[in-house]
Amino acid sequence: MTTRNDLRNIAIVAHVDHGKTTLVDAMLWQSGAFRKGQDVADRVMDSMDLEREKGITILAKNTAVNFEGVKLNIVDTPGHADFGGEVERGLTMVDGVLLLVDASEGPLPQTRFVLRKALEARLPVILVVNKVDRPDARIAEVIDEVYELFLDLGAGDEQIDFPIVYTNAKAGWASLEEGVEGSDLAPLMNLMLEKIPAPEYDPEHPLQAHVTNLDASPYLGRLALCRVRHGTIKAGQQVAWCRADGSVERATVSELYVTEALERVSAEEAGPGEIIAVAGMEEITIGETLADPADPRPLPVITVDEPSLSIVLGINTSPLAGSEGSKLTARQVRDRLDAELVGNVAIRVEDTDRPDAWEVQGRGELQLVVLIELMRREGFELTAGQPRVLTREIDGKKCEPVERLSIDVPEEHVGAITQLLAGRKGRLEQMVNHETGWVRMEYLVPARGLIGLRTEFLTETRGTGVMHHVFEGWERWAGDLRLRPTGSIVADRRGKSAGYALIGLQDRGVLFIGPGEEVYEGMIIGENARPEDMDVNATKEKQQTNMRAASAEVLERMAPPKRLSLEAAVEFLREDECVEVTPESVRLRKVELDKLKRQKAARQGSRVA
Ligand SMILES: Nc1nc2c(ncn2[C@@H]2O[C@H](COP(=O)(O)OP(=O)(O)OP(=O)(O)O)[C@@H](O)[C@H]2O)c(=O)[nH]1
Ligand SMILES: [Mg+2]
Repeated sequence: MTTRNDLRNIAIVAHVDHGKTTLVDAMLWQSGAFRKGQDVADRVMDSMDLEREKGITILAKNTAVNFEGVKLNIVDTPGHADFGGEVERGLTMVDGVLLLVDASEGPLPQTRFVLRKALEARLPVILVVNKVDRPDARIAEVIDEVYELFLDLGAGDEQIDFPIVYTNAKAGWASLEEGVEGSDLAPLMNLMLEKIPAPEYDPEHPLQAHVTNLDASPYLGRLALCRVRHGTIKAGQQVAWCRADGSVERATVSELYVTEALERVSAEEAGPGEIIAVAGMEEITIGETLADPADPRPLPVITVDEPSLSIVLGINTSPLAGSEGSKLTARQVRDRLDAELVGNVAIRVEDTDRPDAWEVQGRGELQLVVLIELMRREGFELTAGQPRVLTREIDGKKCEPVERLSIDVPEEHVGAITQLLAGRKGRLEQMVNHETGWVRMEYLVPARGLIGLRTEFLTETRGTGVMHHVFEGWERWAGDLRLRPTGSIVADRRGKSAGYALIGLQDRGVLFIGPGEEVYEGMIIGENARPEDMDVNATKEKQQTNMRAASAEVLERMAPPKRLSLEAAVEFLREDECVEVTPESVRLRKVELDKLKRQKAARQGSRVA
């Protein structure tokens, strides 16, 4: 084996918000990627609209910086648990990882997940303790917790022997000594050159380039992001395209790119260890191999963890369908889902018993909500059902996904949280009092029990609590759970909502709409404080002679409606409810709109039960 000492491939992994993208920013600035005074957005790698809005990374992306004549390809990965598939894929490109841990929060569930994946892939780790500037930093403790985590995950001796570096990513410095402020990132960069192995290859081995991610360009169509394992790939050359189904086709590399800072630049050729983008194969997918036509040897297909949650997505079937969006047909929805499947190995799509609805499976609510959000921005109208966990038969027993949930709350809320989780069949695994008035609790909870939990959790902790969860494993089905104690307020006819009617309803619960909005029979317009559903006429006007006085009076007495975001709406749903999503609106509704049919079904249901 020979090594390429002019190259390093590294992924940055961490729990959400621990500072990965900020650290990449600092590396880019210090490597001279931007001009002084140039107007560059913060967290420049978070380039998708939704990423900027939500302030999180959704897609793994790579960038390259030069340091002392060595090119470092850096893969920035998302820290949110729902996008774990992106991390797993990112790890197939690299030879080592920076494990970032927030100096105050310490390792959290997603730290565990990404570290487990890195250890499984036998990648060496550099521990980066970030945000050491935080006034509540507890560096020594956090490092102990990281050692414990390594032990817990069964790491080998050479893996546990990781180097540690202390950083303030925001200010752009790193230091090898705790408590000593640095002046730039050079200590970290040097550590990477020293500790992350240079790519290895066999000079005799025929070409192998592994497709680890996809991208699209408006001019070139699909781009395959590959890691070259052995050999050299040249622009314009013929390659053997080893496809996922086992077939081998001839194809031409029409364009070849390497990354420099944030740009893709054309290259004549790329050698072993390099991360490249290749155009010319419109149907190429993740896990396939570009190989030597004279001796094609496919690399193993990339696998990622199984999905654990699903949502049924279909065309918009509400009476208002077609009035706000431009993409309405089953064909369009199906094509869009197919397109998503190509680039997103963590998502699956199954047929349902209806021709215009599909079961979309993924890692979590947010991942699925992000897909729906992207689709609505592209002009789609959709119906989205209640998120459901996927079950599995293991040894003849029905099993369900269980999540590891970690919670930080002020002491006084511990009682309320204990109760909340008991109702959701959570099992307390560990409780640590940090002596700062805050307590950390770790639970194992059926994934079902987490649906809608966030809202209640924030209410119980008056918005102060923090919770995170990550997939842990499969366990026996835990039996029935009742999650939402409230019912729905449902409109019983079509029309425009009237202030007079809404005022009468305000005492019954919380309303989701204001006056003058389109409603229809079966649309959910609010949350009933009592457990049962309530059908109401939301369009009723007061008999009035003096209309102007009436409306002024009405407006004064109206509490503003509670507008649910797409995420909150999806969390709110009961089994017999769904969300109507259009580019302009998110409306909740009953699956069965007809009031009489619903009442009949409810009567039959209660007789059976
Ligand atoms: N005080 C302090 N804040 C930091 C530091 N590094 C990052 N932050 C802040 O932490 C927040 C999250 O930073 P990001 O870089 O988006 O974190 P991330 O790990 O990329 O997050 P995801 O990609 O969503 O998982 C931002 O508000 C940063 O400004 C640091 O060293 N010190
Ligand atoms: Mg990020």
